Amino acid sequence: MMHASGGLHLDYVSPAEYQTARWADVLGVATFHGTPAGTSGIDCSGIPVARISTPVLTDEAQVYEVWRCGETAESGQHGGVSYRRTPHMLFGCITQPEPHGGRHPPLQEATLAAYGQICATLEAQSYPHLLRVWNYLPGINRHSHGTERYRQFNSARLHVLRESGRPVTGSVPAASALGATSDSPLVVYFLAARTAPTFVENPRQVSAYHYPRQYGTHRPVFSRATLLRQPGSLTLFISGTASIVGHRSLHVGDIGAQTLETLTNIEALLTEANRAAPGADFTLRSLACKVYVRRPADLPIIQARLNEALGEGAQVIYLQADICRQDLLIEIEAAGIRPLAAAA
Ligand code: 3EB
Repeated sequence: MMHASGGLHLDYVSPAEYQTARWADVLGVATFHGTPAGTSGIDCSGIPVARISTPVLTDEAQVYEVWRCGETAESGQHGGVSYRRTPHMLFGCITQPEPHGGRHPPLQEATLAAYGQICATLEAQSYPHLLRVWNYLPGINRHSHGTERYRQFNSARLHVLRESGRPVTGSVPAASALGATSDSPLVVYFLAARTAPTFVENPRQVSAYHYPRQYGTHRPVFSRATLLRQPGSLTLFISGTASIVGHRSLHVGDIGAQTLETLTNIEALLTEANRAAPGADFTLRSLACKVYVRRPADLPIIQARLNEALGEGAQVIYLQADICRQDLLIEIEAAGIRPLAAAA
């Protein structure tokens, strides 16, 4: 369990643990399971649930990611977005099937629709600041209409954010973009706030919104991390992080080396976050991590490296997912929540 009084809480739990706990202050849930139809048994009673179709690689067939807020929350719906909000923040999710017969490729149309409704929700509910966005695209590396589907997604994301008057460099949310099973719709979930977070970049990496054009003419719109200050706590959202230095993928074909390079990138982000928030003392061992693995057979090597770096007791879940570049075998996202002394 990861929490600090008066702020966000994050837990990764089994379905049974979720059902028995019946927390009073759940803001939103993401469930991870190998099929889109999984989790039909969840008692959501108005709580938004993002159903993500990515196989779970460890003991439980299904994992629940539970975001709690330490205060009373209220549920609502805006178009296709299910949300739950407190006076300070909002969790939302949208499931968008790919329409056929539009002007653009189906995934691009779905992304335009999903981001259009997300921006409309934030505008209507007055939570202008996106903190963190999770994107799950079926067939992320597949090509259609002459281009890779991840690039179609990037083009639509950039277009909607720009048209909505939002920044597309600098003050942009932390994010992850992973493959989901091919029978899944596009699913996006997010956290937004009324106050702006601090935006953190990795000095070892070119900012994703400044990637050279070889990775696509429409750049990925995300920050390497964001840092949210709330009374009594600090939350660090680390974006999906991979074995990229500068803008290049390193250690192609070598899962052990990709895992270690990814950890080095996360440590660089922790250093930047601790510089931005003196006293927070974020450490690798205090993070909750979601590890995306392209090839399930790589799991033993990955687990050996991560157990060493994070400690056996760390909050870590392993999911099978394709990564947005064909040459990347692993991506790790993380969240850290630290108590904040009043003076800090
Ligand atoms: C990378 O560093 C790996 O498009 O939202 C990581 C996190 C990646 C988020 C996104 C993509 C995204 O470029 C890929």
